[in-house]
Amino acid sequence: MPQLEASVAIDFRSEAYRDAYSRINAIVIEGEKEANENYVKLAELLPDSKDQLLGLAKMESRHRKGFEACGRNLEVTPDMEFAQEFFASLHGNFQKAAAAGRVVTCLLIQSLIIECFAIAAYNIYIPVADDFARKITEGVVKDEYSHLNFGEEWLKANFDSSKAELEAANRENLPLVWQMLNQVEGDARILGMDKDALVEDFMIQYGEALSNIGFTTRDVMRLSAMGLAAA
Ligand code: PL3
Ligand code: FE2
Ligand code: FE2
Repeated sequence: MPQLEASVAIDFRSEAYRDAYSRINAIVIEGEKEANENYVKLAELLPDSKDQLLGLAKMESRHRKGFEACGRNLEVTPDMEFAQEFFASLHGNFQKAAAAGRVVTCLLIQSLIIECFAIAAYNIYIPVADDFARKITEGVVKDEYSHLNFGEEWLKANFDSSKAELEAANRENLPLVWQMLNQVEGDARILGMDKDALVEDFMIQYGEALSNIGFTTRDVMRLSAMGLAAA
C-alpha cells in the first residue's frame, strides 16, 4: 500500500487503530526504557566514555516520555506486558553479555541492532503518524542517529580486536530482529507501515553501519542478511 494514500485514509481514533497502537506504542516505550538502562550499563563498562553514555541514557528517558505522551494523546493504554515479552530475548542477551563484560556484544545489540531497528521504524512511521506523534518522532529519530554513531565510532576504533565477537554476536542476535518484525507486521500494517519497507530501511542502516566500522562489502552482505531467509 503506498504510504501517501494510507496517510489520507487512516482513522487515528478507530478501535482497530487504537488497538494496534496499544501494542506498537508499548513496544516503543519499552524499547526506549531498556535503551536507557542499556546505556547506563555501558557507561559502567566503558568508564572512558562514561559522561557521553550517560548523556545518551538521558536522551532515551526523554524519548520514552515523548512516546508515552503519544499514547495518551490517542487515549491508548500501552500493553507493557506484551512489549516486555517482545524484547525478552534480545534484552536477555544484552544482560548476559553485560554480566560477562562482553562490551562489543552489548554495543552491537544496543547501538547497532536496536538503534537501526528504531531508525527504520521511526522513518517509516513519520509519514503515516498523527500530527502530534509525527513531531515527537521527528525529534527522536535525530537523536537515534547519534546513538548509532557512538557504536560505529567505538567499534571502528577497536575493529581488529572486535571483529570475531561482532560476527558471533550478529549471528546470535540478528535473527531475533526478523522474528520481532514478523510479530509486529499485522499491527504495523494497521498503522500504515509496510513490513518490506521496514526490512529494507533496516538493512540499509545496518549495512551502512557495518561498512563504516570496517567490514568489506562482501562481509556486510553476509552479516546483514543473517537469518533473513529463515524468517
Ligand atoms: C532506542 O533508542 C529505541 C528502541 C526502540 C525500538 C523500536 C522498535 C520499533 C518496532 C515497531 C515499529 C513501530 C514504530 C512506530 C512508532 C510509534
Ligand atoms: Fe531512543
Ligand atoms: Fe537510541
